[in-house]
Amino acid sequence: METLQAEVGIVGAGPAGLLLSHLLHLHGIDSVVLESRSRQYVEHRVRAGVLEHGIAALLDDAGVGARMRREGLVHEGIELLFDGSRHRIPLAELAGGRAIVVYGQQEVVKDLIEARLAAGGVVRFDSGATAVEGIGTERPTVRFRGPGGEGQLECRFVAGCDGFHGISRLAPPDGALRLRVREYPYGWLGILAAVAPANEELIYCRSARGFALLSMRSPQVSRLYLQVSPDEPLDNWPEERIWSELQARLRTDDGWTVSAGPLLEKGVTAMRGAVVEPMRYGSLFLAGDAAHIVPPTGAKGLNLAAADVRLLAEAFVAHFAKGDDALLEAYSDSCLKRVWLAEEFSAFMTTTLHPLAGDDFEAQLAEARLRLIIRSRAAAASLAERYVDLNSF
Ligand code: FAS
Ligand code: PHB
Repeated sequence: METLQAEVGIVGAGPAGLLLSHLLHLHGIDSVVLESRSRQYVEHRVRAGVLEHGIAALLDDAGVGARMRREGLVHEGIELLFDGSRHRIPLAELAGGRAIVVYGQQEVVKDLIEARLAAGGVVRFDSGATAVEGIGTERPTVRFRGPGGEGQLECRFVAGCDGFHGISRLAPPDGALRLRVREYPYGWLGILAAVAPANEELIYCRSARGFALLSMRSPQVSRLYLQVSPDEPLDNWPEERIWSELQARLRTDDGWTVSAGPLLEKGVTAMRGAVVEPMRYGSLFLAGDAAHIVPPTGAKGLNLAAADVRLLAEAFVAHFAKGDDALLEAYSDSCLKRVWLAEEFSAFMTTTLHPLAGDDFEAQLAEARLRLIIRSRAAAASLAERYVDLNSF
């Protein structure tokens, strides 16, 4: 059996695991990343697309932001579409000049993998962790199965960055961690299409037919989403139906709508809020989706993951460089304050923008909230601040 050693063993090569490994490397702390899928798979998995101001700055400071700055799209506003009209929220103007960067999650992952491998970092693809043991001790072990067979990774700390369906958060004894979950009664059908975005900025739409979102990945590639039922079969949605429904929802009274184009990818995602507490058990630290899930309406998932590992890296550095464990002790509480803020913002965006059949009172409340946002500068500023930089609160 192969035995690997590292100061920090990281399970999962998503944005959380890779960014943590890179940040630790910048401070001379070695880590090994175990990833169950292939490099090809993780580099082409379409997910989030919006980076907060502070997270884009984190990638810059960590020396992995060059391509993001070259190819990413800086947006100083978003739009809300309801009652047949579009309303621009000037994010930068309302949030002290801070803006978002539209840059695909898989591009961030590609940049981080390239940086890790260029620095001689160890990222083991096709090597799924099968067990996380000894987390009540100072010498935990991660067992894995790779192309060469069984292996074990011995380390001082384990960072569980393996997503919501990973094994890390299940490693502590029953009852040690508490999971709070909110299932939202709808899902998103997301598409990637080879067509120029019909608008320069993102458009969030609440229509009587359901929610819709116009986003993009580049001046040639659009990313669009439709509210559907949580377990909607993809076969129910041939290309023509997707475009006719998008054009029915993303439409203004003066006739503006989105243009159709060839689909590159489509998928359905359930909408859930979930938080694990605490985000630590002994030598195991959870980060990103392994510890919390937010519905994507607030564009917080990727940003929360990056903010978790920014703090976790700082805490590991203090431990290894100075033997100071104060940040490690405070890690879970510090993260959870921010995580619940993001859950609240994501719930606000989700319930305000997704009509629920048969709940007319809620519909009136949601539309009143939208009218307040476009009429009250304070309400718009509150949304803008949380949208562009919640993880800096
Ligand atoms: P990730 O899930 O990205 O990474 C975890 C990694 O661990 C994966 O590569 C997985 O293969 C690996 N892994 C799992 N088990 C393992 C094991 N036993 N051993 C080794 N490796 C293991 N957010 C948005 O803002 N907008 C979106 O449109 C959006 N779409 C999403 C669609 C989906 C289907 C999902 C699940 C999430 C989406 N999100 C979206 C949220 C998303 O961006 C996440 O918040 C982000 O990927 C979190 O990053 P990580 O915590 O690194 O987890
Ligand atoms: C995306 O571009 O994928 C995206 C943008 C904003 C969201 C969710 C997803 O709220």
